[in-house]
Amino acid sequence: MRNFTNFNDLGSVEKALEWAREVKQNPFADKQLGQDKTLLMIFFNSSLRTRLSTQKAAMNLGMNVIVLDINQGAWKLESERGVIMDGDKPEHILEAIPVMGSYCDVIGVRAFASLTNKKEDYNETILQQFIDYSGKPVFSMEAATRHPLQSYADLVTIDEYKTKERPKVVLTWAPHPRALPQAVANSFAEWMNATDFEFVITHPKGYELSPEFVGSATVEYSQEKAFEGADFIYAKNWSVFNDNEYGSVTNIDRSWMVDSQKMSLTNRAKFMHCLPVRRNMIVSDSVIEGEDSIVIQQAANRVVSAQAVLREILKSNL
Ligand code: SN0
Repeated sequence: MRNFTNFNDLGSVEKALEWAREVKQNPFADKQLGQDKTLLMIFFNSSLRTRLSTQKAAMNLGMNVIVLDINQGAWKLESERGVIMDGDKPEHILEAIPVMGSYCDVIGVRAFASLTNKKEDYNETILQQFIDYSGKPVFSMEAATRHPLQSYADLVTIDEYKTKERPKVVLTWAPHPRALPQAVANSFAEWMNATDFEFVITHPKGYELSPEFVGSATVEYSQEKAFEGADFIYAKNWSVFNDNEYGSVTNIDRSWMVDSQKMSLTNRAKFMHCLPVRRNMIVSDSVIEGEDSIVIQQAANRVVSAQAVLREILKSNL
């Protein structure tokens, strides 16, 4: 594996779970692998879990880690070619990327969707520039269309908590005051479609995800119907994907919040969310604090997914 940006780079659910088990059973087994190797993490957006869990994973593998928050102290980067740089962006990404590449062995990139230019977002313009110009293996720490380290941790978490071979997993849209990317939902759908779980997506009309990610999932517009018999409820907000209203918030219908009454329709489902989560918008206090909430365990598995991915990148590239 050279780069890790989506499920296909890994290619197999069985392999993903096997690697995760290995890493979890013996986190320090590969401490020599990363010796004298440097991970550079580049953040164009905020982070808590990704930053800490990826650094921890790299340290478990014996790597050195450098973190750069582009918005805190770095030069503002121009990313278009051909522009006269007489504005507020002193450095071009086409110089910045190879320079960054020269200081490290592996690069992690967080670059959320702009939500203003759908074509650039869905072409993964920023992430692709890192792949093309850094000269180093690159992995996504949430890019415009996907959050694969999160989805990998989600898969591991569901595997650990499932009580039947083919659980019913429901991805539900929930209301949010701001416009958020579709990345977490897209990516979760991509990984769930790779399993043989029963997978249902529920959202208000107008919030359809890209067909490329919906894949073979069942789309159910009645949230209550979708919840019936569910074993896992995965809540997430996303903004509109369709061309005309791309990136906008057309609905903050609070009746879509996940509460105890809705959870009572399920097969005592586990509650999941990638975090950060806005309480009493997305989910009620009682559900997120309840016995069936596994959001903390889910976040803890972020170390496992990051370590499995980094280990594989180190093994196959260095
Ligand atoms: C990001 C998203 O893609 O939805 C990251 C999730 C891991 N979430 C946010 O930006 C939440 C910000 C907010 O205002 O609640």
